[in-house]
Amino acid sequence: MSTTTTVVGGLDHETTPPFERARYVLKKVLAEPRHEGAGAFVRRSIGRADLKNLDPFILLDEFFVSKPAGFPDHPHRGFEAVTYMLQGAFSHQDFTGHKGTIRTGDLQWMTAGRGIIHSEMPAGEGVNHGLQLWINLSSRDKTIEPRYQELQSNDISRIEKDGVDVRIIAGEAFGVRSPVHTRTPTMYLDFILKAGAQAHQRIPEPWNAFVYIIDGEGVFGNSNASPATSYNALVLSPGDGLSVWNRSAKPLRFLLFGGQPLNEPVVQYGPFVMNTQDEIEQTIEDYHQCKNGFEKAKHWNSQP
Ligand code: FJE
Ligand code: FE
Repeated sequence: MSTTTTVVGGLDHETTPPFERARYVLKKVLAEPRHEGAGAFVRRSIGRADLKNLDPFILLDEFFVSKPAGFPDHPHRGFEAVTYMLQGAFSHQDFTGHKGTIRTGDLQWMTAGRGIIHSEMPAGEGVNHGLQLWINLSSRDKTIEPRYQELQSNDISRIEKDGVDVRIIAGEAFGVRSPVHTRTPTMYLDFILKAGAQAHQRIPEPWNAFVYIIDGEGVFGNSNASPATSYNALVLSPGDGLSVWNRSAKPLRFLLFGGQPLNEPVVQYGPFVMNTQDEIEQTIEDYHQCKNGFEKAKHWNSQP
């Protein structure tokens, strides 16, 4: 199915959204701040008790981290962790020797596969702000070798049209496709709508989808809906696309996520996401005994 965005005029000549089955908001959840890692704080939307199993998504954290807080050495297995910086910088190091720093607008798409141990620490002064999304991997991809895809802000396609500015992190919009290879088919779009702008984004019909609002307020799904604001996650109904209206006087920034459901059992134990309890127990053993993908853990600690 093709995935295109059409941008239609201003408020005074609103047209009928170009969808046969427009998606609407099923559930709205405010992500309140909580502590995570070592002194960091996050607003967790997907992954909290009342918002689990939005297959294939496991977790979405909007993080706000100032030195010396951060996410020191910890493991992952069975999913992808995608970090997108909104402001500031984050440095990572892993047990294979992979190192780097991502800055405002940069993306790190980490496929943990069979195992990664890494540290993720803030590198800028003041508040380092961004998003981390965990996308589940299918049972056959849970044991692949770990892999990174890293894009600098300038490498991320950006389209501006009629008051709508979209950065295409994953998937396709305006006929432009992100270079990121998604093992679990995923759409990840960063929208900024100027005051008065509207956007209509096609989303593959069988996919699960949700919105997370970064800043401003917008009307999502149904033109008569009441506006939603910052730090809210909006779970979308089934349908073929989403319409959004910014009827406020300020810019609206939100992220739109869509993913093809895996329809597999999910058993999560913190940073490990597998299909069965047996696989989780095996993973804990592998981690503690440094085997089956965790071999390099034996002699590794991150550098200060
Ligand atoms: C983790 C606790 C954690 N959200 N957002 C337990 F803090 C983490 C973890 C993160 C994380 C890292 C960044 Cl850079 C941004 C995050 C949680 O590292 F994985 C578990 N299991
Ligand atoms: Fe991590």
